[in-house]
Amino acid sequence: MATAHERFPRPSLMGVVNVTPDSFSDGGAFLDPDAAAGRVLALVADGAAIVDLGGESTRPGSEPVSLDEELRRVVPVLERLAGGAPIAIDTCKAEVARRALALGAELVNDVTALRGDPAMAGVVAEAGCLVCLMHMQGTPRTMQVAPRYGDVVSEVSAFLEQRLAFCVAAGIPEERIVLDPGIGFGKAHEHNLALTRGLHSIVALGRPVLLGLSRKSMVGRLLAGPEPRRGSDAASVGAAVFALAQGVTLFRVHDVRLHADALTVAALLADG
Ligand code: HH2
Repeated sequence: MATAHERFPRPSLMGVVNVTPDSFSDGGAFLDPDAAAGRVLALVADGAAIVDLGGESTRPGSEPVSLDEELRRVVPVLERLAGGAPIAIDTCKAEVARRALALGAELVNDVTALRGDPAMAGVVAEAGCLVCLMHMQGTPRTMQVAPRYGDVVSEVSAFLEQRLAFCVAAGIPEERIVLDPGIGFGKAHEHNLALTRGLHSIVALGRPVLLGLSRKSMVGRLLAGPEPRRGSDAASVGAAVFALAQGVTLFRVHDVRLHADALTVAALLADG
């Protein structure tokens, strides 16, 4: 089994497919399992190293979905793909992760950093899969009500370091772990900006860093364009190139091809 560093050379891309009626970027578009599986394969063809498949929206204000409903959304997609595409399962539920891993998923992307379900660490340790630990203050339902920090960069770094130690103690090898500061998860605009500018501090923890900025309001608000709630793809690419220069490895993005070209060129220029 490859380590996270080996599996994701810098820069690598994580495409996004949400099998939900209410996701921020593509809610409702991929509820049909054939459409969702087709989208996964298209993103891989565009250059995604892995595709994040999610059956529960984490947008601000969203309500949790039941285990049965989440399984009903993602299992048919995984069955259609039959292990033929690299999949990250975006879930906080151990049973969803367990089923997805059995159906070929290779990474568990848990926005609670394994705090949401006490059985999750055991599932990940047993499977020997890759895992992404993301920082979030609060829960998706309430996280944007009044996010509060003293020093957001050091608090997020300390949290990720703690969760890394928790995982290692639970039998998950450090080499399999990816860290994510969780842009937009319990953070006001100024917190998102400070974290993006301070990404090198998260990179300094020594694990590959995953970043989800694509189409998020932080990017839209910087431009203050006609749709400030949602960043354009061009604006997202600009932010991603900035993040690459700070050492980010893996980019969770909606338009994979656009990011692949931009980040490949930026990385080649930097390395040369
Ligand atoms: N962002 C979203 C969902 N999952 N996982 C990680 N590790 N990092 C992120 O930044 C992240 C994530 C939100 O984006 P989107 O898929 O557009 O919307 P939704 O939450 O509605 O699924």
